[in-house]
Amino acid sequence: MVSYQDLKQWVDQMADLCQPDRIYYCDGSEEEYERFMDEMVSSGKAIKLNPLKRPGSYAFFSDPSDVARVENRTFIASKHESDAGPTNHWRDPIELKETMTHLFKGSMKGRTMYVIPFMMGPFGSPLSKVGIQLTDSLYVVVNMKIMTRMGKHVLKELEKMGEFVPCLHSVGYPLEEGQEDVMWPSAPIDQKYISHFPEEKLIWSYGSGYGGNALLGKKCLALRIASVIAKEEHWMAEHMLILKLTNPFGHVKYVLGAFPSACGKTNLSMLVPTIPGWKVETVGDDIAWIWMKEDGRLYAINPEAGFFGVAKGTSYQSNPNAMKAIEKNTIFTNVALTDDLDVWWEGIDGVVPDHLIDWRQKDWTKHETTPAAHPNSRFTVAAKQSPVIASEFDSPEGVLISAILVGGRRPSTIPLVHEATSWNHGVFMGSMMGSEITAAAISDAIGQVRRDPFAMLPFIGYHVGDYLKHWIDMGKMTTEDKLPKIFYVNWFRKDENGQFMWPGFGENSRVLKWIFGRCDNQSEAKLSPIGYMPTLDAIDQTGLSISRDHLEKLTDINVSEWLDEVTSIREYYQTIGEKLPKELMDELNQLERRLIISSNQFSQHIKRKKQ
Ligand code: O2Y
Ligand code: MN
Repeated sequence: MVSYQDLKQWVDQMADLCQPDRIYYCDGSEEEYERFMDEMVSSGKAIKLNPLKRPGSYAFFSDPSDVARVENRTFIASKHESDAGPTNHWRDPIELKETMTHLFKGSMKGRTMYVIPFMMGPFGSPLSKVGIQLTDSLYVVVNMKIMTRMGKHVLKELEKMGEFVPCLHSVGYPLEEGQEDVMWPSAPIDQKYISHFPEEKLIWSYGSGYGGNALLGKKCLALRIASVIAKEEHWMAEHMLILKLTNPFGHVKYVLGAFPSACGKTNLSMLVPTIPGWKVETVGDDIAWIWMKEDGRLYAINPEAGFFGVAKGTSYQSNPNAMKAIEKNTIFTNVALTDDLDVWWEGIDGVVPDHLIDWRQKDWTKHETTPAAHPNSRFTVAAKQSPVIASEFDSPEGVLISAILVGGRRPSTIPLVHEATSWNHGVFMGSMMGSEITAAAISDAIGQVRRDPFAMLPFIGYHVGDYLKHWIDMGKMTTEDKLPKIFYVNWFRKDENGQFMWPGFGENSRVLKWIFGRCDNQSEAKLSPIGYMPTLDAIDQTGLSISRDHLEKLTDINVSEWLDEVTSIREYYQTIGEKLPKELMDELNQLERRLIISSNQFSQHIKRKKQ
């Protein structure tokens, strides 16, 4: 962190290093945003979309080598390697600074250094944090304007708050005198560094202009650095959606959901329930900051102000609320363009156009085998444009959390939903969640589960064992009855023909209804070796297209598959090492014991039947 008094000195120091032609302090106004967009349209870096089709919206195309977060170039630089743990790429902070100082030297020549004051979290919230990002990318500036609360008013707040997280960013493409710029400047992959210095609460990012690598308020500050601050200050920074669920009687509960990247967090947070009278509204679609108030209960805020959602697959069918949100004032990155200058991607509604300009800016016809939009194409839109943004979105007090969902893509073993019997059991579920690898470069990895504890694998700024211990410790700060209930959901179970068994999307509201009821001890459940399971009739099946038999299979527990799961979790726990909390090993051993007992009971039952 850097103190407010040292802001100017820090900016000057970084400018001395990066040598920009000029420094510009962003005021965050609409007028400034428009001016920057006009500038980028004039210089050929952005395309203004057809105002009759997509008013106030723009398209950008990245360099084909700079299209997503680069996990293998993302570093945690702590003094001791053991503080970064086995899941992070560790670097010695002194050595990394030396390497990066060399790269940053003169990296902004021929460019402007923009100073972006931004706030993560609603103004006045006890958790909210100020960051200042220095960047030579106007694309980053306009995205930060949407994704954060950004502008000169933040400086006033900073004066009161005292300190900020310094974030230095350069695309790593200096311009020599007279040198023409390219559409999307960036550096080669081996020169990209997305670096975090958790002891200093400092972020340095070099060489990429894309998404999570470059919009430093998001994954870098709100997750990796915030996770470290949160542990120190006894709160939690999590990769979770926050949704508001209202039942037909107008009763409200708030639910968190931890799902790995690309598992449908945005869709779930904006879901349109298929069961009458229920309503879902969005507080957040990606990140939650959670703290315990004096009442011993957990509350959450969304630190972000916008959605940086995956475009591909988004349609009025899959996510009508997202589609409505992006009807105007939206930035699109790496989507395809129609001949009348609107956007298009695989999975969007309507017929496939005969001709498009694809994300590589090449002519594309519908006979082409390559996708027109990049699979990681994105929309950036203000949260307030969503028709289902919850009124509490801007509330500094946060929302009271009743339930936490965890889950990933598991074609087998994990049932549609099961509930933890205690906080520690829930932490166990979160620790072992993950997705099955479906397409891997190393073919023998296919079918294995990539464990992704609480969907935080790429985002924990410290040792994963300490992170899980922090979850256990948060539970110890209060009593079990005040903590949210934890549920493991799996929308992705497949049948023997490889078909998804659960329709998903709006139908997930049936599971949310059961969860809502569990929080009030209203929904029926039976205790199983893996936790509480819904009785079949406890899931609302009115109007559901799948049969009862099918639903039974979705909630089936195969003990032998679960015993294999135990073995796999045991192997995974070994990789965490001695920092794995004892409580989680106990949970694993107890699960194994319950499964063995139930399988013995089962075989005795079969024996008795045969006699
Ligand atoms: O590829 C990127 O840089 C975007 S990553 C991202 C964006 C929005 C929400 N979540 C994620 C993620 O990787 O979890
Ligand atoms: Mn995410």
